[in-house]
Amino acid sequence: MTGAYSLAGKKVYVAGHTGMVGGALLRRLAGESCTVVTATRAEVDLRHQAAVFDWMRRVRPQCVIVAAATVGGILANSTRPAEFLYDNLSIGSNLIEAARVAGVEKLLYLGSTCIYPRLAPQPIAEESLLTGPLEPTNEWYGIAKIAGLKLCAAYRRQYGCDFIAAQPTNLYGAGDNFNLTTAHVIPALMAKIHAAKSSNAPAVELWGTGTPLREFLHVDDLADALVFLVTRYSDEMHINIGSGEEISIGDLASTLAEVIGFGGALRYDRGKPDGTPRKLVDSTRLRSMGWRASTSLRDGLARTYAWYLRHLGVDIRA
Ligand code: GFB
Repeated sequence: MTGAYSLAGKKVYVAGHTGMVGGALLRRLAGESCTVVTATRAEVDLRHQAAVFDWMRRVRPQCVIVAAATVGGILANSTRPAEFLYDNLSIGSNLIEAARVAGVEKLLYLGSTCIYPRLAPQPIAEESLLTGPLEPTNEWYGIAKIAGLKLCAAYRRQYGCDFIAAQPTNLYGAGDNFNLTTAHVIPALMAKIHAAKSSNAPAVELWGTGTPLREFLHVDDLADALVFLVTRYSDEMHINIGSGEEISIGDLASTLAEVIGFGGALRYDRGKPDGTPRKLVDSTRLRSMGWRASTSLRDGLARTYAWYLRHLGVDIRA
């Protein structure tokens, strides 16, 4: 179901504005005639219910976008299960209930493709949710995200709240996390390949077998899709956001080596996990509404590398 919602003159709270998605949302929302409000973790720790309720009651945003989450790549997900589950359950439930109490008109919650079964039929339709077991390396994060999107659906049913949920595919872009122990694959390989090139190292080590397939979406395309959904979508069904561009991890590494200008070898550490074999979302619903991604993977990687070079050595989250 579509539902027109105008951002004009509205106060929009972007939760998680220091993250990659939140940063892209601030850039995208600068082009809308709304006022964006944010809060640092020191002002409001989103895991603390009283702090969230108090802030929401005082600031009274009309629209809330939940881009805040404890996130990380395959290693962080599999080694810090308690944080990924507890933090994300708390962030989602605190913000959603506080938004209801404060009378928020529109809320958008961000899920993740790890909500879907490990062996879901590809491309993964929204209806695949809860039809099979999750991928073990990220089931903790997946369960918290499923709870968040079910909260949106439940609040719509019981209270009539206009809360919606979006499922982005794997993301990358400016503002990503390049810390090798917590990063997703694109920033991790970018940092490793850049370091290898700079030190004339003969090879770069990748995790797993290089055979898993992933779909990647540039974060600026995601931010555009989120604004599109906030202003046009109103339904209980969560909605996939993908680029449709799928690549193996091995081919991704080769493309990155070309973009960065690294001529050395790519080696595989098979002791590290592969994760889900394939993760391509079916974005038919969103496309049929008239939205599609505009950044090709190669262009997006080149732009992200240019950003990385500009920020190298600088703590962008400070
Ligand atoms: O991006 P990534 O960490 O997470 O890993 P997932 C994707 C693939 O890249 C896996 C391989 O097959 C990794 O083994 N890979 C190769 C590497 N080299 C590296 C490396 O140096 N670093 C990393 N990180 N990977 C995530 C979930 O799953 O998907 C999150 O863990 C989130 O919760 C995200 O949902 C969207 O794509 O496997």
